[in-house]
Amino acid sequence: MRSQKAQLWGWGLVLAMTYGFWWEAAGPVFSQPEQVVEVTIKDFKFVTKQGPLRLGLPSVIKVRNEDVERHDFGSTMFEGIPTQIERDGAIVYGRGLSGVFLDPKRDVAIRFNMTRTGRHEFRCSIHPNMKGELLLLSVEAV
Ligand SMILES: [Cu+2]
Repeated sequence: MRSQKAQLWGWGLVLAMTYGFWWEAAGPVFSQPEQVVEVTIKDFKFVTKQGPLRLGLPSVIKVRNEDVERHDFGSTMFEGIPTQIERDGAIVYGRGLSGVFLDPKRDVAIRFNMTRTGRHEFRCSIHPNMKGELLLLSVEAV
């Protein structure tokens, strides 16, 4: 009887691990709410709209270029972390993204899990005086 109990525990563990794994893998796809940050590029300026962000939740930065010039959204905040870039109906997965170029009137969505809090600068490499920043604060409860 003792061994049967141990076996049950074993199965429980396997189930928990499998469930945990799938939950993690499917997390961004399933209905977990995304934290949205909107960045609009207009008149050679970054305009940021964001609310409080929570640590460890899927986040998305939506960047739109309203100008008639090409711009770049570059930042060190994605260094070493997995990111997913959605543009023109295609999704690109990667790690260690350093920036995205945006043609006039285009937009892009950058998805990642917020793991590092603080002030994160971003800039346009084409126009070095274009700068902005994002505040990734951890909010314990909403
Ligand atoms: Cu620019």
